[in-house]
Amino acid sequence: MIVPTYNERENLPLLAQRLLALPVSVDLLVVDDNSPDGTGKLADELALQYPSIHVLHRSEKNGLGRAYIAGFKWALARDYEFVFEMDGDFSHDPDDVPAFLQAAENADLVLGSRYVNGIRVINWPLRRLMLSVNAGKYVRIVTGMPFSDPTGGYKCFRRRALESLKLDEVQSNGYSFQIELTHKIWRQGMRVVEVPIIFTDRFQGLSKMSRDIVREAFWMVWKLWFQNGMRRRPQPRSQNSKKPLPSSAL
Ligand SMILES: Nc1nc2c(ncn2[C@@H]2O[C@H](COP(=O)(O)OP(=O)(O)OP(=O)(O)O)[C@@H](O)[C@H]2O)c(=O)[nH]1
Ligand SMILES: [Mg+2]
Repeated sequence: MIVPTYNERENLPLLAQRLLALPVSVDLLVVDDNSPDGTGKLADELALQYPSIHVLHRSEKNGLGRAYIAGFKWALARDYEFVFEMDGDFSHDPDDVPAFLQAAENADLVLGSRYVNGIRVINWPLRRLMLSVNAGKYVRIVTGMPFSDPTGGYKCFRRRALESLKLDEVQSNGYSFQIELTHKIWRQGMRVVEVPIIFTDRFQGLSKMSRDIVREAFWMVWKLWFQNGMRRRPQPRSQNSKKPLPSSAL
């Protein structure tokens, strides 16, 4: 479970406790960008107490995407099969982990979706909700990816899905980071499924949403569409034959 943190002091200890108490065994990797509030130091203290907690320290705030890339490399250097992304602000419910794992049995990537079969977002102003719902529609129209929540950040990757990505070539860092990764996996013909989640906006700490993040995502989807040969569907199998097969075929 990779959790990037920037000033999550109030959230981290309880989040770690919830993850470690799950009925499945979870290793937690905190990727902290030298949080001024001391989250990194707190994470080190937790890691000393619990062998299943690990910490990556990065010297400066460099965005969510770069933190995840560092986390993926860390996980791939070890023998993890299921690698999760999760926010450190309790927007994502640790209790959903078993449902992700079950879905991942037959998938390469599992997306937690706030919008499959209805809207499940708690504590967001209507404007923010509309931005997110419409961003999802925009991504679907431009790229053809048939997912209800392509900007969501609660995901489970099978190892082979991460291995299929050229991690150093991932460009985006904000919300479009999520879109970019999912697109790069989906367009190879790998299996991507959605599981319903309830998303709760943070109660503690500060939001980092900005106009630049929206702008980055706006242009990124066109770039992805172009990279996919202006196709709105996965690449044909022939171009794809050297890539890993979908999990159902293995
Ligand atoms: N390591 C690292 N973590 C980050 C960075 N920016 C955000 N995070 C963390 O990434 C997780 C998700 O952040 P976001 O959801 O983008 O930010 P947020 O502040 O919750 O803002 P909202 O979009 O309102 O939810 C949280 O655990 C943040 O602490 C960063 O630059 N570096
Ligand atoms: Mg958040």
